[in-house]
Amino acid sequence: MLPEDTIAAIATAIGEGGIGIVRLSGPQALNIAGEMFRAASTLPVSEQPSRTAAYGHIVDPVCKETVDEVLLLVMRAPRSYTREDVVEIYCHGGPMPLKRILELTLKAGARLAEPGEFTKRAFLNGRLDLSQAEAVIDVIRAKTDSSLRMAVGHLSGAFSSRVLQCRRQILQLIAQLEAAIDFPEEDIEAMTAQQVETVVRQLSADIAGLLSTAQTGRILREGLKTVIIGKPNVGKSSLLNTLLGEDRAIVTDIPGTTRDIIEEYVNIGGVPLKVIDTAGIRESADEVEKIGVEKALAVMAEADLILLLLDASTPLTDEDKEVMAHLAGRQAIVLVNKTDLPAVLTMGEVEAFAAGKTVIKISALEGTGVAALEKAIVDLVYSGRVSQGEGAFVNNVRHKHILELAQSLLAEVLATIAADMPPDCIVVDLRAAWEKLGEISGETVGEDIIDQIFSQFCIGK
Ligand SMILES: Nc1nc2c(ncn2[C@@H]2O[C@H](COP(=O)(O)OP(=O)(O)OP(=O)(O)O)[C@@H](O)[C@H]2O)c(=O)[nH]1
Ligand SMILES: [Mg+2]
Repeated sequence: MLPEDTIAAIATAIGEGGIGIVRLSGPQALNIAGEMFRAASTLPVSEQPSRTAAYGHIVDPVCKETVDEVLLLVMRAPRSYTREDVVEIYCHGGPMPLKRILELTLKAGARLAEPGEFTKRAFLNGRLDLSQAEAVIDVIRAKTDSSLRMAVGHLSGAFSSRVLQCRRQILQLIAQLEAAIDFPEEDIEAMTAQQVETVVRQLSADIAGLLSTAQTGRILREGLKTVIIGKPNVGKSSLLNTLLGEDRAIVTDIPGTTRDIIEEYVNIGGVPLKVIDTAGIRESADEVEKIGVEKALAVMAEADLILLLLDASTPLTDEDKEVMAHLAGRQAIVLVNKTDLPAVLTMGEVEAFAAGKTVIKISALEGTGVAALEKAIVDLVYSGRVSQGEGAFVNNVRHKHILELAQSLLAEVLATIAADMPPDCIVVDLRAAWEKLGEISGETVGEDIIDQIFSQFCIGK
C-alpha cells in the first residue's frame, strides 16, 4: 500500500550553514506549505508551477510572526525525488529557523519523517530499485573518488541492470521450458536440456564475475583496515603521519611512545585506507604499555592488511621475529624503514625473514618509497581489475550473499539436468534462482528487510 500521509523533515545537516532545507513529501505537501508561505508574488503555492522556486516568507499562521525569509521549491508528482508532491523550503541554515519551520509543518498536519523515509517512498513508488536506494547512502558516505564512482554507478543502475539481465535470461528459460511442457503436441522446438545447461553455465559465470569484485567493492565502501605494527621505535607513528600528510601521532626517539590505538582515514589512490597506528610490540613491565601491546595484537587480528615495519639501521631482533610470527597466512607487506640511515640490515636478510611477503624499502622521515607502498596497496585492492569499472562492483554484504545463494541455486539446476530429471524440475530450480536474484532489486524481498535497510539512513533523506 502506498503512503497516504505527508511527511516532513529537516533535510540538511544540523548546525550552522548558509542555507537549511525543510522537505515535505506527500499529497498534502502543497497545502501544508501554502498555510505558512507568504509569497512576494501573488501566486499561491497551490498554483506555483512544478520545478520552480518562489521567493517569500514563512509566517506563523497563528501568531502571524515572520519566521524567516525563504525560497520555496515545488516539485509535483510524479517528477520528484519521491514521485509524490514535494515542497522544499530553503531557509537560513541555523537550528532555530529550521526547527520553527519544521514545527509549523507538523502543526499543519505533516508527520515527522522516519530515517530514510523519502528514499523509501522513492523505492515504493518505483523510482529506484532497492539496490539503487541502498546506493544513496553510499554516495553520502563515500570516502574517496573511487568509492563515490562506485556509489554513483550503483545509483544510476549499472549494478542492478547486470542483475536484471541475469533475471531476464532465467525467465526466458522458464518460459521456453514451460511452453514445451504445456504444449507438447505443438511444434514448439523444445529446448534441450543441453541448451539450458549452456545458458545456466554462462549465467553462473556472469555471477561469478560479479562476485569477484566483492572484496574490492567492500573495501571501497568501508575502507581497507590497515594496521601498522613493529617493535618500538621503528617509525610506525612516523609512517602514519607521512601517509596522512600531518603530524597526527606523537613521534619521539623514546621506545614505547605510542600506547593507545590511533585510527585515521587516508586516501591512497582512491582506496580509502583506515590506518591504525599501534603500540610497539615488546615485553614490557609497564602496565599501560602492556595494555597497548594487547590492543595492538587485537586490532591486528581483525585487519585486512598488516604493514610490518623493520628498522634498516639496526639488526633484526627477537622482537621483530615475535611480530613476524603473527603474519603467517595474513595479507601483509614488510616495510624496511629508515633507509636514509647507513644500512645494517641487508636485503637478503630481510627477504629471508619476510618469507615470501612483499618487501618495500622506505624512509618515513624523508617520504621515499611511500609512492611504491601506495602503488602496492592499490594493486592489492584491485588485484588486477581495472579501476573505473567500479560502477558495477558488488559492494554490499546483502548483495554478495544473494548472489552466492543464486549461484548455488543455479548449481542445483545443473545437478537436476545431470540427473536427467524432467523439465518441470528444472523450472522449479530456475524459478528459485530467479526469485532469489529479485531480492537485490527488492521485488521479492520482505518488508522487514526493507525497513531494516532504510533505518540506516539519516532523517530527511
Ligand atoms: N632517520 C630516520 N628516522 C626515523 C624514520 N622514521 C622514524 N624515525 C625516527 O625514529 C624515532 C621513532 O619514531 P616513531 O615514529 O615514534 O616510532 P614508533 O614505531 O611509532 O615508536 P613507538 O610508538 O615507541 O613504538 C623517531 O625519532 C623518528 O624521528 C626514518 O625513516 N628515518
Ligand atoms: Mg608510535
